[in-house]
Amino acid sequence: MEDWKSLYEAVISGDAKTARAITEKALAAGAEPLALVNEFMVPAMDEVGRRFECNEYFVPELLLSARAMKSSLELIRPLLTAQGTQPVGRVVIGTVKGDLHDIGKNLVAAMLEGGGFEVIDLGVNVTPEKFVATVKERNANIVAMSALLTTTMPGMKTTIEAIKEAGLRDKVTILVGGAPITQKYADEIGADGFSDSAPGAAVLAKKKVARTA
Ligand code: B1M
Repeated sequence: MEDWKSLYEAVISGDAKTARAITEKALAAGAEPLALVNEFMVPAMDEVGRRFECNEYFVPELLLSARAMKSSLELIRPLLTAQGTQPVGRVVIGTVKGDLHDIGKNLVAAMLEGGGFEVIDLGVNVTPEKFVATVKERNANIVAMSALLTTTMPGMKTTIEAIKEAGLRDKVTILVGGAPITQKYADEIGADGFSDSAPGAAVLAKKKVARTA
């Protein structure tokens, strides 16, 4: 694949207009959508995070980079999603309470849609009560939670407890992910699965659904 390093640079510098223009050009030239995400955009966000940690970047720069990534993803997301056919399962997805990061969660949602799931996206800052109410209302069989902050990770455990208290634990498969989450943490809180990537989350969801079908 051609080197689209300029996309990496545009996301780091928070230049949404350029990031979008390069994405358009790359897609028109036949670039693989997911490769643009994994090879240029995600590494750019990692670099932004590194700069933030060593006080080279501050929240305004994070926001600009996030906006640049989102404007490119607007072009890529429809290409990741599958057409029509009967859904293989119904997923309720959200970023847990207190957490406003949604780029990774949006990618996971797109990959699940691409994998043939119906996805109900509750957005960010989702309370355990909201997860439970939506599982009931929409008769979902998968709950997917994302967390990016060590301070909000416990929201996953609280949500699993709320699902248990509502008597829904046997009806749903619970998947978790996000930068600070590990397999060990997923096991500790009683989740059914963990993935460190969006494509991995879709593969895992398919495996879990096949097992319960
Ligand atoms: Co924030 N932030 N942020 N931030 N931010 C991090 C997470 C941080 C690591 C930066 C750093 O210090 N290096 C740090 C957390 C430290 C910690 O908890 N240990 C941090 C902090 C501290 C904060 C604030 C507290 C800063 C402040 O205000 N002082 C604040 C908190 C706000 C809040 O949520 N309450 C804050 C705010 C923000 C912005 C709003 C400015 C912005 C988010 C914009 C948005 O999302 N709309 C932002 C950003 C952009 C980042 C970084 C730079 C990038 C995150 C990102 O989008 N990565 C981030 C540093 C970093 O991660 N390198 C950082 C790209 C994305 C594709 O990756 O989300 O990990 P990720 O998703 C991956 C996988 O994890 C996985 O799939 C994705 C792709 O394959 N995945 C799943 C995700 N969810 C999954 C669910 C699954 C399975 C897989 O199953 C269901």
